[in-house]
Amino acid sequence: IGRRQSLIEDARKGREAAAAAAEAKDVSELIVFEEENGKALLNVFFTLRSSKIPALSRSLKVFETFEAKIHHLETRQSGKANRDQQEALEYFVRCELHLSDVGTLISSIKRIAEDVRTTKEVKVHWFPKQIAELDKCHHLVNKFDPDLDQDHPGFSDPVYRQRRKMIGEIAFRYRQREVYVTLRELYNSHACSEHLEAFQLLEKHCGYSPDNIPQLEDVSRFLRERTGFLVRPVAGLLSARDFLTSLAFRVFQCTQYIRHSSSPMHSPEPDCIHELLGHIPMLAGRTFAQFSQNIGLASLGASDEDIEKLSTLYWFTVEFGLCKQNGEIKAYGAGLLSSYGELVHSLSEDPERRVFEPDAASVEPYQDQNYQSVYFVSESFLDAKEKLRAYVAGIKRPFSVRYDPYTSSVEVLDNP
Ligand code: HBI
Ligand code: NLE
Ligand code: FE
Repeated sequence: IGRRQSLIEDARKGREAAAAAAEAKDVSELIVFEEENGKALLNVFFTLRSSKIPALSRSLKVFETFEAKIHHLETRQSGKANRDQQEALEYFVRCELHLSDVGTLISSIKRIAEDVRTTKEVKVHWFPKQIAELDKCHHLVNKFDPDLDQDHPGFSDPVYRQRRKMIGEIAFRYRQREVYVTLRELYNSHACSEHLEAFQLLEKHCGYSPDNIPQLEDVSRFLRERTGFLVRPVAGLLSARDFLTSLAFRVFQCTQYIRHSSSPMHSPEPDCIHELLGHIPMLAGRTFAQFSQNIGLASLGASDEDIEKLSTLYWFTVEFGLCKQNGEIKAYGAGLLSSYGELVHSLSEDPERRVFEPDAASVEPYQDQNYQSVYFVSESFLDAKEKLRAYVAGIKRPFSVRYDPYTSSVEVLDNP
């Protein structure tokens, strides 16, 4: 009897231990970040000791008591027999309730039911994990708004209200890193290798990052070491002649302002995003820098018609050029590399792509308001440079020019 007793005792202890273990890992947690605060999504599985109806209604009463919102209620075969030697039904309830009620609800159910298993997804309020995600935290409290609050000292001052509105809109539209982060991701698949390579260096040495707009001085120092190009600030669009002239001296004119936040994916005019993300990395490459300077040198003293053609060539190469690399077409034009809208468009099915020929490209009509409908594809930068050289040789000028890199000056040579 003693032995039997101890066996029963052992069995009881075993059951208790198993129950305790089950209790301990009762609720496997799955944290789900949600807008709604402090709620859990709970899945409860249980069988009932008795197949009589009150057991089910009693257990559902528990959910009601805790104001759990039942999303799903299901009855299914459990494969186990209950006390009446009938097959027990398993119940599955999926509900939403307050996080702090989860424990009590489960223990209440356990008093009525058997085989209680639960899994829960904890819904906690979403919060940013990176500084960029602060852009998602823009829920305003509508308090002290001079437009809505009659007691606000500025309520009856329309000028003040207008100004407040304007300032508010600037803050509301502020999305710090959208353009940088989107473009950088696209570069991997869309940008030419020269751009990718230089961009890495700029991030490493020149303060390029999603949170920082580098100083022109730093950028200029970087380029000088790479290709001798310098950058200088410019207030806006220059005449084509003046703009090309500075290229002859390896000087690049950079705008300082930034595009309007309502159109991050494309700006019709150059802005600091265009200069810094589009032009600067390209100007860090030897062949491309030489190509750019050569357009500049060809423009010196050229006729208005030739300036127009050179400026169009510049447009379809330096601004919107595509090139072949390892059997793929990539973007090298700065106007593409600074506009994530057009970068995608330029390599899509939509536009026409033609082989780069300066004679044709220099007279191709273009517009500067929207995405281009035609792009020219170069075999390589060396090939483009060679084709440009041949084209420039055909431009009539009563003199020729030579750049002296030691003195950064242009020598004018009378043609024999
Ligand atoms: N001016 N600041 C500035 N930036 C440009 O890119 C620019 C310009 N003036 C003219 C111009 N581009 C185009 O005409 C080129 O095709 C030369
Ligand atoms: N469309 C370009 C951009 O959005 O960055 C600018 C082009 C300037 C010629
Ligand atoms: Fe440009």
